[in-house]
Amino acid sequence: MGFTIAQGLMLVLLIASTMAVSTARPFGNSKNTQTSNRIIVGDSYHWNYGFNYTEWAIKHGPFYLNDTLVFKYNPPTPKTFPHSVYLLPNLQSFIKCDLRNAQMQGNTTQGAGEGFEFVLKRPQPHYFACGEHDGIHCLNGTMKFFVLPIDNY
Ligand SMILES: *[C@@H]1O[C@H](CO)[C@@H](O)[C@H](O)[C@H]1NC(C)=O
Ligand SMILES: *[C@@H]1O[C@H](CO)[C@@H](O)[C@H](O)[C@H]1NC(C)=O
Ligand SMILES: *[C@@H]1O[C@H](CO)[C@@H](O)[C@H](O)[C@H]1NC(C)=O
Ligand SMILES: *[C@@H]1O[C@H](CO)[C@@H](O)[C@H](O)[C@H]1NC(C)=O
Ligand SMILES: [Cu+2]
Repeated sequence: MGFTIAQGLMLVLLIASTMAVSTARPFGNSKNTQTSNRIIVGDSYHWNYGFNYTEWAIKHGPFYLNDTLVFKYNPPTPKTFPHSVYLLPNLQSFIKCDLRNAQMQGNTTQGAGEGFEFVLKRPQPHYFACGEHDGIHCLNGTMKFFVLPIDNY
């Protein structure tokens, strides 16, 4: 359904807090000790339905350029809903889970084994969502999150 002003405001606040955290980390990775982290999305819950990834992203932030997000999810079986990894083009489509201009990154089988890896290459917001079944896992409010990777100065 449509998004409320409250939801929009919350997202703006989330972006603001992510940036505040990043600038408040003077002792973060310095240029000489650049490391890129490999981060399992959802930790041991992996990339599955019914987990609050927004909350997860807040806890795990900030994310840095060249960090690798690893999406682990089981390939489809007759008994389970498949998952996938899409990038949504902007905040509005993210709020609405509107997949029309979304780009598939990981298909339904690529989360198996070591998982689907996505390297954060651009210093811009990345809006991730599960794109299966017209986005119902996203619309439930759980299988979506965004990250704004920052430079590890
Ligand atoms: C989304 O689905 C999960 C799993 O069924 C459920 O636990 C959760 O309450 C739902 N959340 C919303 C916001 O509907
Ligand atoms: C998913 O992508 C992999 C690698 O590109 C490909 O081998 C596989 O056939 C694709 N699976 C589906 C269901 O499209
Ligand atoms: C997920 O967590 C965020 C932050 O705590 C909260 O604002 C949001 O309502 C939660 N979403 C769902 C679907 O429970
Ligand atoms: C990210 O990796 C590329 C090459 O893999 C490198 O040129 C670049 O400096 C790295 N950026 C950061 C912020 O670590
Ligand atoms: Cu899903």
